[in-house]
Amino acid sequence: MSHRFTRRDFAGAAGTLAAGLAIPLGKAEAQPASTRPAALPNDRRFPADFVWGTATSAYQIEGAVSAEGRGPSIWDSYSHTPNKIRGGGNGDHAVDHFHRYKEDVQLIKALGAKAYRFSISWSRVFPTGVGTPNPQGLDFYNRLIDELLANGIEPFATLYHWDLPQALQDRVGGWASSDTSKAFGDYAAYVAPRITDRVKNIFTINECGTFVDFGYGRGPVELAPGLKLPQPQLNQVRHHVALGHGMAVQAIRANGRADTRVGVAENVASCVPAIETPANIRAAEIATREMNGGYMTVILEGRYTDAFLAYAGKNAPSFTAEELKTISSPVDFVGLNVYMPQYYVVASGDQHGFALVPFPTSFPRMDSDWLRIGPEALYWAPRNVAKVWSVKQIYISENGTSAADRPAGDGKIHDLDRVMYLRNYLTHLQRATSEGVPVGGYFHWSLMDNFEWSDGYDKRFGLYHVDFATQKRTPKLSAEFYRSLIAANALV
Ligand code: PNW
Repeated sequence: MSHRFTRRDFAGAAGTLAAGLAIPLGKAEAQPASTRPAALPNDRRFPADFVWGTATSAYQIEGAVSAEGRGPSIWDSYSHTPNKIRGGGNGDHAVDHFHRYKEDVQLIKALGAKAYRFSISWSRVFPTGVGTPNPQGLDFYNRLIDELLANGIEPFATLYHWDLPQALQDRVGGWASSDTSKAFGDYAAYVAPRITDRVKNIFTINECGTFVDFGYGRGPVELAPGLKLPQPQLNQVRHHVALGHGMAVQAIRANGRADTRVGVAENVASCVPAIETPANIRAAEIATREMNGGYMTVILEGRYTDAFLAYAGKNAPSFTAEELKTISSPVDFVGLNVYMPQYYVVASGDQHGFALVPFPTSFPRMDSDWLRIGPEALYWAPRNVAKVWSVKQIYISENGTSAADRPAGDGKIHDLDRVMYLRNYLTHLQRATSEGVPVGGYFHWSLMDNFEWSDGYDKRFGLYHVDFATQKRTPKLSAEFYRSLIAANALV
């Protein structure tokens, strides 16, 4: 999906860039002082009711893979396949959160965070994905939810963070079949009445775009189940995942408490105007709709765009009008996982109305190869989603970075690079909220270092350092930064 449009050659884009630069640079400085925005102390504040949180997912932290009747997921099989995981790690023990959840809730509390986003393991609840539920399956999450609430932390639950029950992969090919979409709806229907007395916000699926393209397609990294399906099947998988989301929304509405709020958590393709001219800003809005055609657009509009269908051609998914209606069941909020600018966009006179500027090889990155540094993505992603689809409530459901995080001689982890990343990204989030973009909260990925999928234990995303041999948690400098920021409810 990410490369549906041929990259325009840079010459075309350069014309626009040059035109932009023709604005006389001296002009801004020549403005009389009175026309400049006043430097109010509020300039750095976030809205009073802003929800600060952290995020994790089940397989990445829990361990205890055989406890209390849990069935295997595709991540158990995949991580135990030789040469799939850097360093040969797996989630058998992960960071032992299953047994240490009380200690971990105290870590969240120590940050002053008001919310915590975790995921529920489908195969703990339905060991084979369907059929008879495992009565003990939800007990762990009920204990966790109660512990969070007892500590004044609001639980936000995700129903699917990539750990599909292995039995569904074996029996029907996982998301290649709409049986999986239906099974996901049934799982949601079982969970909803059992948690929504206490959990008021539910994310259905985490990052459709990432696990489909990287798990069933040809992403730059590989995720479970590690398939490389041909394009028509890949598009069908995409459609079944979107359908699963819609079925879960309907199941939660039908079976959960009436005050339950439901949404997605999508790794939206963030489209940033290369230079903020009105024409490029408009182009970035058009690009937002087209470059998210497989999920966000169909979920929020109930249709695949003409460009999406034209590009897919004979590889387009087969679908019914009824399915599109299910997929676009109204959501209460949209969660955006934003790590980087996916595309820098300029205006174009062609039929698409936008062009993508190629990244130079020297574009800066954090400790993960894919993680490009572009703090302005945290302004443009929510701003464009709010504008294009008139979304009224947005959460940044993930943002954060990997860093090397080696304990120094004093035993401390001076992760200045993560602090730099966060300060810059959050500056742009503050710009968004101060302009009225309806972002209600922010969940830092992640609370603590954990099993980073194909990167195993090699890439650390936590605010807390975890010594994977002893399971000792140690706050990094970034935890202190985040604590200060939450306390001030402002950039620090
Ligand atoms: C997200 N990319 O994954 C996931 O939701 C988390 O589980 C994960 O640990 C976190 O971000 C950090 O990786 C992504 O290549 C994985 O663009 C890869 C990409 C984006 C997000």
